[in-house]
Amino acid sequence: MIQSSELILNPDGSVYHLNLKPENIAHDIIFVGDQNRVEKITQFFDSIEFSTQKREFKTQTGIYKGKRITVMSTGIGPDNIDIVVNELDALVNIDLDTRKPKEELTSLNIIRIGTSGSLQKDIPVDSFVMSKFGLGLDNMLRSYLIDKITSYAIEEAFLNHTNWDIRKGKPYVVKCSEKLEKLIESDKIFKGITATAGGFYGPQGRVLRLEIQDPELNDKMDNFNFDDNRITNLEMETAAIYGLSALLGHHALSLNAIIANRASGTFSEDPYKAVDELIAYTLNKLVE
Ligand code: R1P
Repeated sequence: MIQSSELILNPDGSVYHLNLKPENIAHDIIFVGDQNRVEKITQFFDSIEFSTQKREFKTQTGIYKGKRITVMSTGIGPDNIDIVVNELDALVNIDLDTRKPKEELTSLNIIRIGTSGSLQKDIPVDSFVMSKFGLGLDNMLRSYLIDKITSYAIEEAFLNHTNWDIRKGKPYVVKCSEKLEKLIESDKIFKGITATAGGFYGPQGRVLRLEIQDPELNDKMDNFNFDDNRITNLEMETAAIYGLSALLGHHALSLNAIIANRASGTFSEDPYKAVDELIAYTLNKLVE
């Protein structure tokens, strides 16, 4: 039995941070970072059966063209992904009354619709990127036993290529769900490795007033290549989503609208439009 200090429930029986009960979520779940993006998606739904919000975690469940879908905001960063994916898994795979893991496990389909900066000159602002792999530069996932789900060869190649300072922790690489990759891919979307940083400024090579440990890191990532996979973009959630989903038996895919190009120093003139287009593209693919 899992103690109440370990799996915390609210007085109404919902999970602690997400404020959700098992009946409130669909098996197809869209993650967004920004809570204001939730309704940008659910505005297209035929009906909405459930809405809630606690802190940055806003959730709506409804029907889009006959398919039941949950949309939820994760806020910013891998630390939030630890909360969101563990609590979602508890909703489907732990009996909240007996506080015991269920014998028959459920696999959720999780798709992130995010925003991101491109590291490659030829992946322009307003384009879309699908993350074939997540490369975690954050250390969140290393609290778990991850050797069975990570790609050791890519990790080692990345360490050598960047001359990575191991005092920052060891990067990890996890692959996307092939099932969701096949469902969503098209020649409109760039594919590659998405690097996930544990912060926005120094951890992504941005210098305002502080010197950073490796000013060349973005350039080194830009020319890293493993078996024709290059590092396409940099954001803050993908690798953590892929890692926890793989460990818990869920399918995950991350899609990002490119709103900045770090290689050319440009920013989208209309980032909301790029996100709206990625939302429309993804919703259509989910019901095709
Ligand atoms: C930083 O501004 C945030 O934007 C990106 C990063 O991953 C980080 O969460 O994604 P979202 O727009 O999906 O939040």
